[in-house]
Amino acid sequence: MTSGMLSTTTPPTPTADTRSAWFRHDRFGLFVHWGLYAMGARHEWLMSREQMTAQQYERFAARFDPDLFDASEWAAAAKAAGAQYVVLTAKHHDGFCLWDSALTDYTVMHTPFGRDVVAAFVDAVRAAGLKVGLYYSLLDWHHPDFLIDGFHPQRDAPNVTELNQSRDMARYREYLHGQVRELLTHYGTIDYLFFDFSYASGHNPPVWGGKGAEEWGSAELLTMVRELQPGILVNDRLGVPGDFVTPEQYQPDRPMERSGMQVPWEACQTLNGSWGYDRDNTDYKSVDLLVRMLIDGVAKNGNLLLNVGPNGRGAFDPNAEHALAGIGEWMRLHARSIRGAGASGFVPPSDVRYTQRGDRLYVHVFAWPFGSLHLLGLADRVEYAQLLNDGSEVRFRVIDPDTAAQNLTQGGQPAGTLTLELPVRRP
Ligand code: JFZ
Repeated sequence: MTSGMLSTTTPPTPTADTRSAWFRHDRFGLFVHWGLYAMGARHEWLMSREQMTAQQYERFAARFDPDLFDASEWAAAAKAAGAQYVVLTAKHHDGFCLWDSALTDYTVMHTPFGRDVVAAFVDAVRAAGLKVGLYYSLLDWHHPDFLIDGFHPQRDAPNVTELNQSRDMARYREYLHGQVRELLTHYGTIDYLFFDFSYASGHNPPVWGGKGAEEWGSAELLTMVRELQPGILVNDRLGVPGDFVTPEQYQPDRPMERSGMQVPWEACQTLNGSWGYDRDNTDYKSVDLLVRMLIDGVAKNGNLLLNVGPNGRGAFDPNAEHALAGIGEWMRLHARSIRGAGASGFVPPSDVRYTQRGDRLYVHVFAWPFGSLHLLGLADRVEYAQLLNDGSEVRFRVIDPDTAAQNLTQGGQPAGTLTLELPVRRP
């Protein structure tokens, strides 16, 4: 990677919003999917996939006792990876609560473990100097008032109509709002909230009994959230616009927009295709690919929220540890091309991403060429170039405009091209 001195500045940020300034600056966060499904160890949707009743699934709660859980180790791992914020699933679709909720007994407090995980998490992440995020599932497959729908474990029950007659979404909505109030009242400042998710009519593919803003009472909920935590950032899965958009397991090909305006966005990505701990899945993304995903997002003014699913004892899988440590090693040398950086107005050659921070342009070379790299439109714009990893000078020359014009007609490089003379071996 090289950096040059440019006579231009970074293009305008997506929004002038000061609330999201830290988020757009930090660029990289760690997502933690942890709950009873970690004990099933075969994907966080197992309750739905295997159509388990609440009673069947409760066997995990009865045995939840993660002896290796240490939130300060999680925070340290996030920090060492170069992440600046951490987001924990306070409640996932299975409805199990990782905090001491007064509104249900289906919490960590009523397991052999008996400790408030959210409290430990918030304290540890805060103490590590990182921003604190919580994930809250709008779906709840355990709550007796949540109307059975096409995602619900009981979706194929022969008496589903009858079962739904005793269920009342208005009561569930009150529970949902009450729980969010707890989370935003009892744990100090919460910087970030990830609601998941809406699938009302219009959802693709369609899901019967789908739910969205109306069922969640999203407008009211959002008003309460902002009252309780004025600085908080909220994602876009409530069915009403939020502070940032969340493409899932997909990298957009340009800065994202809503109504013609650039918006802060964050891609969430798994290490191995599963969010929850998945014991038999060892198909992990390489460190190289993960680093590219991070760079790719920043090059388009976006963030990366990279997920880890701790196991039933509260520990990270060795494969996950390896991935996070590898990203951390890269970040130790290259963080300045990520933090405080964003899209550049210059257009990179193929297999290259540009990130820009102020007048510094960072040239991320995904496919290392033999010897030289031609950068269009950068002639006259660069004073000095160096490898970022070791500070070594990279020599360059400007292709003579006349020659270039001549070359152009012969299929050569257009005028204004700068040629970086790269080391043969990729650093
Ligand atoms: C959801 C969850 O179902 C999943 O278990 C995980 O927590 C993930 C981060 O979020 O999955 C979704 C939610 C929304 C979309 C896709 C997957 N969506 O809007 O495309």
